[in-house]
Amino acid sequence: MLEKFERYPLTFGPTPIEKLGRLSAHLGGGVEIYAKREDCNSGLAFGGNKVRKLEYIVPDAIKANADTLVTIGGVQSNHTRQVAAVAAKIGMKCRLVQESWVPFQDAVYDRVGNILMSRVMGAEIELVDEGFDIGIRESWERALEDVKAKGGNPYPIPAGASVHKYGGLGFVGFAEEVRAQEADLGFKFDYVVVCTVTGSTHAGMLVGFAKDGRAHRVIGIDASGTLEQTRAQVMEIAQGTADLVELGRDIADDDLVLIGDYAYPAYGVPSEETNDAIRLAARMEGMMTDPVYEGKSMQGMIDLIRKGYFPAGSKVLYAHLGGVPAINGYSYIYRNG
Ligand code: 1AC
Repeated sequence: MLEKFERYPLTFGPTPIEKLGRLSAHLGGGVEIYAKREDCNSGLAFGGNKVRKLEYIVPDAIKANADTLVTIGGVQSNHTRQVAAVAAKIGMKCRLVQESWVPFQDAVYDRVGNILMSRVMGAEIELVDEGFDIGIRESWERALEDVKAKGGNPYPIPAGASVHKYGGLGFVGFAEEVRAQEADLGFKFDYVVVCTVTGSTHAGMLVGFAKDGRAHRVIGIDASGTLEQTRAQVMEIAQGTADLVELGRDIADDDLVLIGDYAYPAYGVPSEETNDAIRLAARMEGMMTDPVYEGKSMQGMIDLIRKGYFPAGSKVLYAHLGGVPAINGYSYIYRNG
């Protein structure tokens, strides 16, 4: 589906699929859980899902003769860290706007994890005291103008690389990769569980899995807490991506499964149940998840398994998108494990 698009390689290649046998058994053994490890996809500052997306965006930035990648996220944004790493790798400058998206205080929140790495990689960072919003932000538009005013040639990458015209392509590739891995494994996954916030990871998967009739088997766990806005953004990106790759059919409302039950109490703030899920995955599998993204999708998957949402015998693929560095900003919560 992606042959006609230029790709700038930034990842190691297909990401591993790992069986989570102990977690599956702990949850009763009725469902087999596997994880696709996007958190291990690249040597660029711990990698993650945005690196996969950026492979299809970087060629456009190079063609535009850009000298500065300009993007936006929260203070502990994984996306901004991955853009900073990619900018370093391709020899461009990086300008990051980091807004106060998360109503959470920790003494080191703006010093550790993702933002620490972005600073070390040389990104210019502006902290802006504005709350959470997955849409286009004035602060980001001002940063683009500022780069221009100083004689630079900025390349705009919106939050999560999501509403970028090529933002959905990387995760169309994810679906194609899963299909190839399924052929080797000798079975097909019945469900894919993914954390959804700005939308293009989920949207790309929808389009990629629509090709073999499995769009509705992608189960999005909303972590934004702004469910309707996220739903609308996923649909818009999926429809645009479907046109781009010439899927040959529209993405319909009932292709999109997005569950809003696990985003509480707020974006970026873990509930007790999120923390329990993080600890369980860590203690059963040595697999780290984070309080913002993967902890919430892990919580959702565990709860859905316990409630019998997946029929017995289902094989469930949990997409680990690589949000773990943010956990450093939550040091007080995990001070005793
Ligand atoms: C919200 C885009 C998002 C990040 O890490 O900044 N996933």
